[in-house]
Amino acid sequence: MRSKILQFLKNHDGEYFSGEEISRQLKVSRTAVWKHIQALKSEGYDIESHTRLGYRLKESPDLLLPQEVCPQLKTTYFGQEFHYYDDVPSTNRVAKEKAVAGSPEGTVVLAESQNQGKGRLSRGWYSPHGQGIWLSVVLRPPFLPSDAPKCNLMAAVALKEAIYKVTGINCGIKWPNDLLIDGKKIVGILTEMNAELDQIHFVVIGMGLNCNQGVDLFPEELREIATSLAIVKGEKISRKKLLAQILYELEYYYETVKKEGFTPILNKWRENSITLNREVRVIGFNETYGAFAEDIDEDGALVVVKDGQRVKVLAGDVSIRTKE
Ligand code: BT5
Repeated sequence: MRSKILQFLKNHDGEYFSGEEISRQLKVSRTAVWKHIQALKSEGYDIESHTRLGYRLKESPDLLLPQEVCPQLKTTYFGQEFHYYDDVPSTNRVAKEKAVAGSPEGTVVLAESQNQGKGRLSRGWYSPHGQGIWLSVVLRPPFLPSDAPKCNLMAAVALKEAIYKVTGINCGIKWPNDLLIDGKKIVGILTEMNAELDQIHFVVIGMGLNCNQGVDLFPEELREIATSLAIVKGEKISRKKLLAQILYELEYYYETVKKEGFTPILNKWRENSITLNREVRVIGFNETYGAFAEDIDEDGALVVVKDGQRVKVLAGDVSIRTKE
């Protein structure tokens, strides 16, 4: 009923309606109307109450509330189960709990902020309130565990596409899991898996996307290496629209993988890569060396040429710094 009342107020853009009128049209008691309006106000909806005229919606909050996002979704099953939080330690952690408890493929976990956002290799992910899209999606893929790292590449391609369609901004993909603009990171992706040797139970793809932060909202140590869509575009962007597009692209590319395998993804990835065909520094656990980034192979591993020899660099055990 709450979302019906909200939709009613939205449909009558800024017009006043008395509690009596709303209760009559939606066939609900006046007390219930009052209670739901109070609840909407506490969620951040700017609803004006006038003793004589009644209620009108002045503004919806800039939050990714399910009642704001779900009506905009163009997906078949991504986002059907949608868990929204104001603040969590990490959406990946919550998504893994949901998956263990049986949540279906396409389940979305989203938070306005994370207080222990995770990067790879126990690094942190800075996730300030209401400024980005901090999102995890549960998949139950039919392919082998060895294919799971390629979900990173799939997510990178889907996010790149969604950002371009909604904002016109062209990001480059840095191997394996970053989207960059002018050398600064705008998206990070963390894929985690729960599997047996020959069967995946589930994969959680975690995506962090900087949307509306100004430079001053980044901590000092990230200012040189990170940016947001708003900084690049010079204006705030609609997180709701972008989130809906991200889920659409992710579902589209995931379905493509299920039907055709990863080849179309790897090709798209190559087209948008800023790592390939250049000199890079491979920074491993035990050694750091310069090499030429030649290609990615069918497993998504980076193939570099080092002292005339081809070397495979696997996801997770190195990071790549493009040489200046
Ligand atoms: C990543 O790790 O880039 C993966 C980040 C995944 C974050 C999402 S948010 C939703 C979901 N829930 C989670 O808990 N995580 C996922 P990595 O390649 O290790 O990069 C981490 C490094 O990026 C840090 O050490 C910082 O240098 C930098 N960094 C941290 N926060 C950033 C931000 N908001 N924007 C750009 N760079 C950032």
